[in-house]
Amino acid sequence: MIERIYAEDVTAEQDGDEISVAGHVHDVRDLGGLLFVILRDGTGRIQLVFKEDDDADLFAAAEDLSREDVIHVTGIVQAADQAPGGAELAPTAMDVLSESESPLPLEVSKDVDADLSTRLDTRYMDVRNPEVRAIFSLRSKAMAAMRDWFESEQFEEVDTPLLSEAGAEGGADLFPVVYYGREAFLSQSPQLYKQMLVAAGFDRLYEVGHAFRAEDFSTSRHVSEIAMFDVELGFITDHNDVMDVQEESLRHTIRAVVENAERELELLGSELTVPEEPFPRITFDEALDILEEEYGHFPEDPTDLDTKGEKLLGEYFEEQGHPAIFVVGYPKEKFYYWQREGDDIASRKFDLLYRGQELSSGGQREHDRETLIAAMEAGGVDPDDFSFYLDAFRYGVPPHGGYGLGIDRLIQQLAGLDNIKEAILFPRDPERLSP
Ligand code: ATP
Ligand code: AMO
Repeated sequence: MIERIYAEDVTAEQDGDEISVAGHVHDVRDLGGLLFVILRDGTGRIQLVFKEDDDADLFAAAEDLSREDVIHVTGIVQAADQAPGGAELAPTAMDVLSESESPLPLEVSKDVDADLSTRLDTRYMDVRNPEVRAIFSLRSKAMAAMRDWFESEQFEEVDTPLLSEAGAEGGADLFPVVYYGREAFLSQSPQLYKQMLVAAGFDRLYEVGHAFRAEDFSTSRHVSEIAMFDVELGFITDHNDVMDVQEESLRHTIRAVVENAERELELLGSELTVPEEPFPRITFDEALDILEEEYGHFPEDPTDLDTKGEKLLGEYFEEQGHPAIFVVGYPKEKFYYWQREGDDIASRKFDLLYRGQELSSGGQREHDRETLIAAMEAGGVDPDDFSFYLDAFRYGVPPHGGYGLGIDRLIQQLAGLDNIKEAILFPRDPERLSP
């Protein structure tokens, strides 16, 4: 590896030390005999000060630099109050590793107001912008924290296939693919596999994967390819056990981001607080009552919350200090959710709303094969298409439940982004299949 330290690790305390840094040339300012080069890496920027009097050859090489050239520089750290970060570098050697063409296809500056579509077209330039790069540093830190929580709680990571004969979620939003001359589909969710794995003896599992939804949308919170954090638990008492896991893991993740991604949150201007209080768990009917009584709002589909309803509920609870709530007991749910008579809620399905947006769905599953078949038939799903799944319920399945969390939506919320696509390096939507 090329020897280097990151810009964020250069401090005034290293005054007089020789160090090496590497990255892109962010800016060059020539003051005649004195040249300031701002070098940018994945963590920040450092100022390099070239003086003609110190080394004329090195100075001449620096004068030839263009924005976005890639350089490796060795030099002496100098504490400097006026320099960003309190330290700058007096270079003693420089390698130009790669030269950039100009003009640039996109300026690397937060002051440039390019629209999102243009930015996504040249994502390799856009992500050089420190404010954009911060989103993905935050994402990496959040996902590391999430995995840590599950590993420390004895969950095991699994992998399930993305190509299948049948969709998990039903409906028309499947992407068909040609599979050796047969029709197959991209996975909408690992749902059926998670449940089969509980039948197989995995009590506590998680999967970090992708799911594909051929929804025809144009919202700021939907994409066609989703990163999903899926969880499934065996031997639960009821859906509350699943909500406990969702709540604790999310709290841990937000706490880790607040503690370890301070620089990123500041760059993004995102103010995050750790939701220490228990997340309120309200029933679907209570949610409708709040919407009606407080806002006179009636969702168009009385069996689901609409975007506006979710937002209003978010505001209502955020004002009371609760950024995250569970809404439990949605009527008319998918066949795999527990929806037996005798409960005082229509189903044991919940959504987690965070800052007024759905982040995850989950619940207790139906594990009785006959009830499951009846629910499929009632929902217009042909059980014969799902024999690979239903067979797993013949030979003993513990009571179980789980959830799927949309990772992209989580990052959108943590980073305070207007559009979910900003949280994804190479997003997919009905218009975008490249880059
Ligand atoms: P999922 O589909 O996984 O449940 P979701 O956030 O899309 O996630 P839904 O229950 O489908 O959740 O939808 C919640 C609300 O989001 C809907 O009531 C609707 O207002 C809005 N919504 C969902 N899909 C679309 C869409 N394709 N276009 C516009 N709004 C949508
Ligand atoms: P659901 O379909 O609600 O549930 O999806 C779970 C979560 O995934 C995210 N999500 C999306 N994000 C962006 N764009 C989309 N088009 C999109 N669709 C879904 C949301 C949503 O809450 N099998 C169940 C989960 C379970 O019960 O375990 C499922 O997939 O954040």
